[in-house]
Amino acid sequence: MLTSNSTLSSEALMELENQYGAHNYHPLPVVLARGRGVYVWDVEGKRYYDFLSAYSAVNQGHCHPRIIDALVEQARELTLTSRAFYNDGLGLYEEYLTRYFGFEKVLPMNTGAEAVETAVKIVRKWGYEKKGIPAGEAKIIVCGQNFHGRTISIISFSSDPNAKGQFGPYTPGFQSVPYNDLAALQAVLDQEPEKIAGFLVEPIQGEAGVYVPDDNFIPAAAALCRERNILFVADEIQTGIGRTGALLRICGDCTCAGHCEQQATYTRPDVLILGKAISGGVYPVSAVLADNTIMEVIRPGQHGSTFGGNPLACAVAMAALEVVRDEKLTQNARQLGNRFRERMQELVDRFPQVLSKVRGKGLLNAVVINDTPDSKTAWNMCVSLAEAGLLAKPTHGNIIRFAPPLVITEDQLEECCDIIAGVVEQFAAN
Ligand code: IF1
Repeated sequence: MLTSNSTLSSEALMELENQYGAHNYHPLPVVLARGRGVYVWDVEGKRYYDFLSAYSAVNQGHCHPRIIDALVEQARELTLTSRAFYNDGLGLYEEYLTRYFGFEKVLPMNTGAEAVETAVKIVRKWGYEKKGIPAGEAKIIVCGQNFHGRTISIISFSSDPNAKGQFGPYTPGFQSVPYNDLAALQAVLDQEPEKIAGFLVEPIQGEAGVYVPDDNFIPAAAALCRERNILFVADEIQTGIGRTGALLRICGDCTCAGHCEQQATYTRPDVLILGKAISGGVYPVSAVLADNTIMEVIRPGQHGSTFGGNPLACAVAMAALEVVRDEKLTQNARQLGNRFRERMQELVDRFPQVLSKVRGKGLLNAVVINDTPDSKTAWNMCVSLAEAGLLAKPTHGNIIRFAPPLVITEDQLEECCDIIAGVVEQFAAN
């Protein structure tokens, strides 16, 4: 079977990237040419399980036929009008999305970082217009070890020297508190609550190595914000859309099929940021959701994007969200996530010299390798996993993130756990 558009080898294609592309990534030496569901194939035709899912963008599986059909059909009709005119997809999509997630309004953007920037702008403007913060003094509280994207303002509040270093001068107005530390958060919120517009947080920190906070952290943090008229802003770009076994991670352990507000565990953010899997990885689509009293601070000409809310994005995102609901991906992520951590915990118990910990929620999981962050062990394990037919990527040197598409079946998951077990045994023997 022809698996690639190209007649070049993996070696040759990697060399092209090396020669002509900026070296802003350090990829595993695998060149992918095709994807279907949980599988991807390299240019030589070797098949792999994808346990990265494009950083949780491909929750619905690669090239899901319903999403691709929506893309192709819409692409034949109309792709982009800009927001200078109305288009016949946007209103329907906005109604669909706001009902799906239970908010009054949405502001459509394209990438995750853009949506975070949008949220920051909305929160600041709300701070001035609604809360009465003196001009130019609005503060937003963020968390240590956060990852919210790559723009100048966002890296200005990063604690990762690699992400932030030598890109200054930085945007002021952000203050960081340790993640999962309610006392520290409360102390900062009480310093100058009248100048704090919002608190921006990931309900699970992905880049930090799938760091799951205590169960009460998110609801209690939201309550601290509410008591002080501070907007609670959830970045669910990575955790949202079923990934963690709930539609949104802020749904807690709610087991309903989609969005609901009946569950005691649901923490409703004032501002919700979505990206990645909202399009199933087919097209860049992101969104900021909020109610009218917040969203109304943005008036014509004050924010926008050439591509945001284009008809192609609207068609793709609606199809992608339908798939999540119809195929019960949230429930699948929950069940198979429990099984995955059970299998990984067995490995941790059997091979403590190789693995020190497994953590995560749903199908967003990480295994901590029993070696230092500057060791090559996790990278070498990922290379061995790739040889064995499973793709995953190390983070922070000694952590491997495991996040397959949510369409994975139980049999496939067991097979993948066997592959991981084989590689761990191999490393234990050496
Ligand atoms: C890269 C990690 C994942 C995100 C949250 C906003 C964004 C992201 C919570 C920005 C993006 C990415 C981008 C990717 C690496 C990656 C990542 F390793 F950094 F943590 F997913 F695991 N908020 N996450 O996780 O979204 O602008 O990229 O669309 O290559 O930088 P974006």
